[in-house]
Amino acid sequence: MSKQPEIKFTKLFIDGQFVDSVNGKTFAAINPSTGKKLCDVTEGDEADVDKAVEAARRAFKLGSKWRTMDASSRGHLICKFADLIERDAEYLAALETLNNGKPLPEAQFDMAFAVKCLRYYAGWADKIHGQTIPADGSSFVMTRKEPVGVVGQIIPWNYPVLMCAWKFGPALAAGCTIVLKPATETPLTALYLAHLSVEAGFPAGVINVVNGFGDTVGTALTKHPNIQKIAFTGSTEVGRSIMENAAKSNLKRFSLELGGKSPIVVFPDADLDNAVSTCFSAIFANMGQCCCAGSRTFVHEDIYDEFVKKTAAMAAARKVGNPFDEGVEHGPQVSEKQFNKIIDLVESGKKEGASVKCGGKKWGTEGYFIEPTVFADVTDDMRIAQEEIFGPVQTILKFRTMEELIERANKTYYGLAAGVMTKDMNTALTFAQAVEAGSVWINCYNASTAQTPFGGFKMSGQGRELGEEGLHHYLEVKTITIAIPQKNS
Ligand code: TXE
Repeated sequence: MSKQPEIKFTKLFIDGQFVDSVNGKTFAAINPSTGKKLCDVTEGDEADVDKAVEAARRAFKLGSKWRTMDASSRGHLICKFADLIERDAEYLAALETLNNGKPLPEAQFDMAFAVKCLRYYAGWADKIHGQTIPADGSSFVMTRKEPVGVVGQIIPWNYPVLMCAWKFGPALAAGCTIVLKPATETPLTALYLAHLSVEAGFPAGVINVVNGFGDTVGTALTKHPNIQKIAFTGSTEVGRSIMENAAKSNLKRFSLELGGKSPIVVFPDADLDNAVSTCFSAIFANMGQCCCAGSRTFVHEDIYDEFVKKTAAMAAARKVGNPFDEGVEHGPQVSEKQFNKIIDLVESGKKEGASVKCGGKKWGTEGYFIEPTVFADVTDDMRIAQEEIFGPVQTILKFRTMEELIERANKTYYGLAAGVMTKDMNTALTFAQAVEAGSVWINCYNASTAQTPFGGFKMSGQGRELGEEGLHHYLEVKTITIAIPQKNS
């Protein structure tokens, strides 16, 4: 695979075709490794959202090819889609690395997860069952699970292909039609997926992709009267505006995957080297740009100094550089905006008295690279312990007792994930039951799979994605009651 994969698709994808936008505008896709422009991408607006929603509505009409297709055939199409992503995984991973900056092996991992996710949901397509219910009265009652209709999906830039798969899989299995807005920073791989959807054989209008900005395309989707559900992954702030717009427009359904400030805790009986490396990947994977990143490392006071020393050594040894180069583990942040946000938080940590044990500044001369940064002596009141940094910054806090730990771990508006490292299952389960988080990982971290629900407590979101739970947001339940002359048990 060449280092600079060819960019093949840059337009909007509406009704099965790549098209220009109504207003003819474009915006630049940037290479975060250099800060330079990669290409111009067609910029959608409200009028393009209207066109895409109309196409999705036509595809969803009663009697359409999509609505009359056997559920098993729908599953088969999703499988074919997964096969094509697998076939082109090397190309897609390279395109992801080019536009997002993640090291190539991480992009390859994402492609494999995306394929698994689609295959998982393909299997669901013909297993979405209703019930027959022994209701009171002389009636025969059944429920049907029906697709909610046209769905809007708004995704972020940290896992562009994977987020498409998490969103497409359940929506397609349920029989919905889709208008997706990729993140402004990373439109390229979603457009290639749109191209593959044609090859897979999805009818025109089932999948539409409108590139553009959040306040134009995103807002138009969330306010649209003919969209029945919004699935969103992104910041808590935008999540709130999505709820407002959903409420003020047509009370559309919504599911939200938002930010986090997830605790990962290390008890003194844990295998220290394993704990250090698990906590390290929990925060440094994907340059810290992960909603469930273990971004508050709580370490028991008995092992704190040793833990910090080993972590700092690991950060110093991490290979930073061109994400296409062999052995590179750490690439740039996705954008200048994210770079500036992280540097600002790192500076606040220094000012507020945390000790920098490694890193703490920009890396290199071009692009948006930040050194893997480790802070010790962090206290709960510091900004770096409270705000979502979304960058390669580990904050290591000290704790003494379980009681104190639980209170501090939960003292956040977020509640996405948590981790605990210990050999004692009583300790692990005491913490797991008390912590307010949608996922708890014991002696591992970030172990998400297609089969397991994922999402947040509190301000980390609404609803769950993945697993069977992830299907429910795309389904309406219809109760059909038939009057009968006489019922028998
Ligand atoms: O997020 P936005 P940004 C967090 C992380 C990060 C911060 C800001 O802390 O530093 O959010 O990142 C679209 N109506 N996460 O600014 O703006 C936008 O175009 C509808 C956590 O990139 O929320 C993009 O497609 N849509 C996170 C998507 O929302 C709007 C992943 C996410 O962008 C919109 C990313 C609007 N008004 C950031 N404004 C996670 N949970 O994984 C923007 N968008």
